[in-house]
Amino acid sequence: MYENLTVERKGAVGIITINRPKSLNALSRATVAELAAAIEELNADDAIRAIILTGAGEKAFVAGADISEFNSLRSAEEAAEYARAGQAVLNRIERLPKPVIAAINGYALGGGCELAMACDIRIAADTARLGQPEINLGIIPGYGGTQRLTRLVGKGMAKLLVLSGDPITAQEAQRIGLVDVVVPAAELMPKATELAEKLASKAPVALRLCKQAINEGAEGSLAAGLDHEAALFGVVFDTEDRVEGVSAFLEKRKPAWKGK
Ligand code: CO8
Repeated sequence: MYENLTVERKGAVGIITINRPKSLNALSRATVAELAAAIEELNADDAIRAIILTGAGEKAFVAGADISEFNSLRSAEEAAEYARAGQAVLNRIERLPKPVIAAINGYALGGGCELAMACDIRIAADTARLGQPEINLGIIPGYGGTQRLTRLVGKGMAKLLVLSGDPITAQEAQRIGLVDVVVPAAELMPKATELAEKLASKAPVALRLCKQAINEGAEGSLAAGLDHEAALFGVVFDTEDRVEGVSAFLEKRKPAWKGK
């Protein structure tokens, strides 16, 4: 099956754990390919409604792309292709119909921070450290770090992190909006699982359209985003779950979602 990660299922929650602790879960090419396959596997599984992405061990979420592979890149074109291939997997996570939560259990550096930023919600252990240290290797972020970080924390803070290469604490990451929730390390997976289960209990079509509306709206003008939201509101209005959700409220009972 997979050599660089594990996939678990707990009820409606799928958990992908990047598992290369000797390299602090660095993303080798093979790991990125397996991550893409694992995401598709869970996305295709109708029983799974939310996904958690985390790293094995207590030290690292993902300490970056695998630096040991960098010198085997033979040309600028090959390097750009390497970046594009990783970006494609992160884009897929960002646009996946199901919500993906990053449970940041330790270092999330370079490609690791970029991977976390492609997820919908970031929960970090209070022991985690995040950053974009590529500058210290004489390179720049290549898996979306200059773009998603700017959108999350603004230009000035993105430049501070990317140009200095300095990592920040989970608490500082939360303060600037890079991380959404910080919990004591021992509570990370229980908290991430609790949140994933909550999302998994929502009407799936509405959940997917909320994610889509926020993602697409964040890319363009307010007017275009509002237009799109109204169109998606029309789509969700036509679902059986809309009838069920409203009826359940009025009848003071729990809704039973059909996912359509
Ligand atoms: N790649 C490969 N191996 C790694 C990586 C990595 N990113 N990070 C750590 N390791 C390995 C170490 O080499 C070491 O291996 P070994 O035991 O065989 O010597 C092992 O993991 C443990 O690491 P350390 O001994 O260094 O542990 P420390 O506790 O002393 O330090 C740090 C932990 C601070 C996390 C340190 O390991 C570190 O600085 N790691 C590198 C972090 C980094 O620079 N990440 C960014 C990489 S570049 C990137 O992600 C770009 C993504 C986009 C690429 C686009 C295509 C070109």
